[in-house]
Amino acid sequence: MSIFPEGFLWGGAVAANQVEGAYREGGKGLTTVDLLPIGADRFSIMQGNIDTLEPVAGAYYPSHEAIDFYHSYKEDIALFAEMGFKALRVSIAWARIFPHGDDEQPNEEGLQFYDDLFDELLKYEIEPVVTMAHFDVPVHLVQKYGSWQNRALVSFFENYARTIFTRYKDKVKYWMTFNEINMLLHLPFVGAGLVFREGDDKKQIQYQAAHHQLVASALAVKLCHKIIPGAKIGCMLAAGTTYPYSPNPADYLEAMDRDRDSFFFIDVQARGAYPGYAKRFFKDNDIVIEMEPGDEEILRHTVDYIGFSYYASRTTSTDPEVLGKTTAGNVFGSVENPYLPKSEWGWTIDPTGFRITANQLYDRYQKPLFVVENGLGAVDTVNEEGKVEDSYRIDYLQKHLEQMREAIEDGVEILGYTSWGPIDLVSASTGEMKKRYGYIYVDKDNDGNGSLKRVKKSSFHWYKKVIKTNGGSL
Ligand code: BGP
Repeated sequence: MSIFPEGFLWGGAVAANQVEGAYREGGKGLTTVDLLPIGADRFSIMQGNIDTLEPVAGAYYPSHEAIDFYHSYKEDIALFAEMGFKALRVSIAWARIFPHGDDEQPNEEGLQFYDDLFDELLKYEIEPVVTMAHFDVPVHLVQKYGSWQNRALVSFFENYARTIFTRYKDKVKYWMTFNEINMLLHLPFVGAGLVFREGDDKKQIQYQAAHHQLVASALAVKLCHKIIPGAKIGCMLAAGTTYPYSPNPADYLEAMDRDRDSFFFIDVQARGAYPGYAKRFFKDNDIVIEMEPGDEEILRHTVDYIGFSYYASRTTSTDPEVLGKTTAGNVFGSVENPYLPKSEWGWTIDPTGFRITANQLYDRYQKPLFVVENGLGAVDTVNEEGKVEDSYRIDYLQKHLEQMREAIEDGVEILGYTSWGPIDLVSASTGEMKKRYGYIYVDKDNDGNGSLKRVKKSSFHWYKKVIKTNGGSL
C-alpha cells in the first residue's frame, strides 16, 4: 500500500526559457537568457553586452529555439497525460506578457498563449503549477534600470502579478514567485539580471536586490490571496543540506552559516521578517539595506508552502587543505564528500540528503513542502533499435523517491513532486542539450541540429507506473 497521500501532485517541471523557444514570436520582448550562449563563458556577460545587445561570444543561443514547446506543447502535454501527470510546473515568461517589463498595457498574444497552455493542461486534469519568474528578466529592465538593484522593479513586478492573477484566476491554483531565489547570491545575472561594473560593491548590490525581490514576492502573495481566494502561493529555494566535513565545531558552524545563506530568503518569505543572524551579517559586512516605510508590514505576507529543488547535498570545511577539494560544476561551492558518488557533471548524488533536507525545511517552517525539481542530468543515447535505455536515471529517481517516502513517514507534509525536465530541455547552467533530464528524449544536439522528434525513454514507462500506483511501486 502507498503511503503517499491521496491527491499527491505527481508530475514534472519546466521553465519557459528552457523549453519554449520562439524567442521573438508572439510579441515577446528579449529576456536576459536570450543573451546567453552555450558553454563555459555563458555567464561572463558585461554591461557592454547589455547596452548593445551583442552576444557574449558570438556563439549559439540555445534559448532561441529550445525544444520549440511554444509550438509543440499540445503534443508534449499529451505525452505527459499518457504518463498520468497530475501536475505540470511551467513558468510564465514575463517578457511575453510585458515585452519591456515596464509597459503600460500587457501583450494580448502572450496572455493568450498561456491561456491556451493552461486549457490544454486542464483538458487532461493536469494542475498547472506556475512560476512567475524563472531566470528571465526582460532585458529592457536591465538596460534602463539595472534590473533588481532598482526599487522600480518592485512595482513593475506587482503590475505583472496583478495582470496574470486576474487573467488566470479560474485556471491556476498553485503559484510560486521567484525560482531558486537564493541563486541571486551565486549567479546574480541568472537569478536577478545583475551586471556589475568595475568597483561595484557586489554584496551591497546583491542584498539590496534581494530585498526588492523579497518585497515583490510578499506583494505577490498579498495580491494572490486577494484575487484568487483558495489559491496557494509558495516560495522556491535551491535546497540541499550542508554537512560539516568533520566534527570540529568550527566546521559545524561553517555548515550552519552556509545553510543560512539560503535560509535567509525563506526565513523572510515564510516567517515574515529578517532573521537576527541576517541583521548581524549586514552589520559585520557594512551592508545597508534601504527600506521604504511599510516594507516590514508588506513582508509579513507569508507564503503558503515551501517549494524547493533538490539535486545534491553540500559539504563544507574550515580546513584550507580540504577546501582545496571543491567539486566541479556546483555553484554552491561544495567540497568533495568521500561518502558520495557524483554525476557526469560533478553533481553529488545523495538520496539520504533529500530526506534530511525535507525534514530540515519542515522542522524549520512547519509549512507544507512542494518538491518542484529533482532529477539526474545525464548523456543519453538512442540505440540501434531507436530506444533510450536510461536505467541510471531510474536508479537515481527511485532512490530519491524512497527517501521522499521516508520523509513523509517522518511526518513531513509534502504536496507533490514535479521532477525536473520531464522532457529533455536546455540546461540552465551550461546551455547544453546534451545534459538531459527527461522521460522523453528530444532529437536536438548542442549545436541546434536535429529533427526535434520526441522518443519515450525507459524511464517514461517506469514513471507512469509510479504515478499509477501513487508511489506504491517505485
Ligand atoms: C535549477 C534550475 C533549473 C534547472 C536545474 C538543472 O537550478 O531551477 O532551471 O535547469 O537547476 O540545472 P542544469 O540545467 O544546469 O542541469
